[in-house]
Amino acid sequence: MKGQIVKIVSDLHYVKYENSVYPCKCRGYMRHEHILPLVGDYVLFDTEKLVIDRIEPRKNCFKRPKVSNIDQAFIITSLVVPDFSLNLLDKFIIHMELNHVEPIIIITKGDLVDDMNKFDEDLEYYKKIGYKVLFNTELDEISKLLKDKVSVFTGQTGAGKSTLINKLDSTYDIEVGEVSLALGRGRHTTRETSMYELCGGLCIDTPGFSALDLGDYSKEEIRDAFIEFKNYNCEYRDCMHKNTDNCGVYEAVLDNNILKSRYINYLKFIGDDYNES
Ligand SMILES: Nc1nc2c(ncn2[C@@H]2O[C@H](COP(=O)(O)OP(=O)(O)OP(=O)(O)O)[C@@H](O)[C@H]2O)c(=O)[nH]1
Ligand SMILES: [Mg+2]
Ligand SMILES: [Zn+2]
Repeated sequence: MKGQIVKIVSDLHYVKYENSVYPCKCRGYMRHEHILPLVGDYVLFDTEKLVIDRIEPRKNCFKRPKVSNIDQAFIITSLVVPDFSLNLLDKFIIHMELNHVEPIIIITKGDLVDDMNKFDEDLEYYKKIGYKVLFNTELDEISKLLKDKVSVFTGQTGAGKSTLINKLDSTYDIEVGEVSLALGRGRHTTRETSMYELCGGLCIDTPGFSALDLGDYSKEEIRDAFIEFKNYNCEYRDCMHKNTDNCGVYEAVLDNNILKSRYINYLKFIGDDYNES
């Protein structure tokens, strides 16, 4: 049979086929060849022996979060506890861009913020360059985006990924971090990656993390994943947009047309520092 992995707990792979879920192990050759199934994988499996024979070719796959065959990624981004991090947000966006998965930014904990004005400029900028930015209170809008798609909820631990799934579908009661504990650092509530039927689509809840490594990507790839840079012309075709003459991107930073934090993050991600000159 051909089913889809909806959850993995150590060496048990829960494969959904029609309306049942089968806990399966992998064939020995897969373990020996280090072929690791991911949540989202389509697999050929035996419903009697409960063994996965092979993984069907993937549309895409990620090491972090550990998922495959994704249409879009919701980057769940908290404004406070954990603090708003443009660095992490840009990293998540670049990571998704480089895997050709649309990132959608979901802002949480707006209710805990006294002065929303200080976030407006940043959030508007991401909208201006073409990203969808929604608050976790906009349930109807989020629900429409989920329909008929395979989505992953990713983002920092404690940002509110599992809470949002529970809000979108009240039949779910996924464990969420306690408020008092969530204020502290390093508490990971969701430990397993699990797929849920949500708002007419499929949604994968993932364990949060607070760091993401872009080390697998080249500097050029990272540059090209900053989508707004291509709106500006440089004299040099392969310009890395450092403070060179006739670099349209650098000029746009100086003219405040490119958000400075985006540019600073770009330099950080390619291993450089920003020097004000
Ligand atoms: N005030 C407020 N609290 C929220 C909001 N969203 C989530 N929370 C709280 O934040 C805490 C963490 O939420 P979770 O849903 O467990 O966060 P998570 O992203 O799933 O975290 P991990 O599973 O550890 O990755 C919980 O106490 C939630 O009740 C929000 O918009 N406003
Ligand atoms: Mg969670
Ligand atoms: Zn340039």
